[in-house]
Amino acid sequence: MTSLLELELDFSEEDVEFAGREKLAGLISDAIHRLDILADSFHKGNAIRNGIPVAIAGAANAGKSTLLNALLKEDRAIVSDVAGTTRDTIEEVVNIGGLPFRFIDTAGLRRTEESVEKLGIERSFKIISEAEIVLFVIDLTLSDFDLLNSIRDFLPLVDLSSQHLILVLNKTDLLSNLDYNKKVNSINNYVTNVDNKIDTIIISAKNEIGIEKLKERLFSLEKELIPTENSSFVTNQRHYSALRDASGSLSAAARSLSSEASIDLVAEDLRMALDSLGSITGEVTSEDILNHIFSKHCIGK
Ligand SMILES: Nc1nc2c(ncn2[C@@H]2O[C@H](COP(=O)(O)OP(=O)(O)O)[C@@H](O)[C@H]2O)c(=O)[nH]1
Ligand SMILES: [Mg+2]
Repeated sequence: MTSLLELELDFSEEDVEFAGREKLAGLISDAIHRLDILADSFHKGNAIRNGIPVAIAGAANAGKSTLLNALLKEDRAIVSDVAGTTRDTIEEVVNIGGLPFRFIDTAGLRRTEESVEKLGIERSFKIISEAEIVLFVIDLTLSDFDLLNSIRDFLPLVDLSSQHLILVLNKTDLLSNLDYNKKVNSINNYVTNVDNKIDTIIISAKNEIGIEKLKERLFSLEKELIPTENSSFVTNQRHYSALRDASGSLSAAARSLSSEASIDLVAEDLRMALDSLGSITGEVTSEDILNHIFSKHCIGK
């Protein structure tokens, strides 16, 4: 948390000569930026602690459980020829390049009226929406028409602005090269038209072909999570909330500043920000800091 103390010092150090509102505004916006980076690190820290959530989605029989097994290289998930047999979600953490990925096998996304299976499908939607990466497993032996339809139906479940989507084109071992190249091309054409952020990969889960390549893709999507020497992660929920609060108070202070509100209002917001930060570091009381700033530097006076 040294960076937080530095931040507090930004508002207290001797060298902070508040010539006027502009300088203070600059300091505040810099502080907001730094707080937001720290707050972001909470999500990263969470991902590293709990495993980066990867949903394995797709129609019943697409090969989701087989894929999970291939990723695990051991027979943990239940593989079955009967459509709709994976009713409970199964999750396993796999270490890829030093990063933990938490793969969650979901129930198939069939439209169904059977209540037990329906529950599983609702749970699947939730898992998909909470995942960082979504693998949509597709059985390439389906007709072109069914393939494109199932992709089109699935796309609304994923938020491409915040999630990664990889279409996992499975069962290539059952098709001739010619046949699957044609299908892969039409899928690629379709998805690049929709959104070029959508990735596709060709595998045979059963024969464990393409699994290493898939692991490499997953790693490269998350490689910035590998901790470096000077990366600090916020790991505590209370600290995270305090950072969000501090950032919110600083934003309010910035708004007050730019709207020419009285300096007392700005001071009040700064005080709240410092209180939030103080609840983390516990080292500097806001009174000390603010008295210092406002007496010595006579902000706005
Ligand atoms: N030939 C072939 N069969 C596969 C492949 N992947 C899965 N299967 C078979 O497809 C069936 C359904 O697989 P499963 O993993 O249970 O599908 P899920 O319902 O999506 O979990 C099983 O008989 C698997 O052996 C593959 O790459 N090639
Ligand atoms: Mg299954």
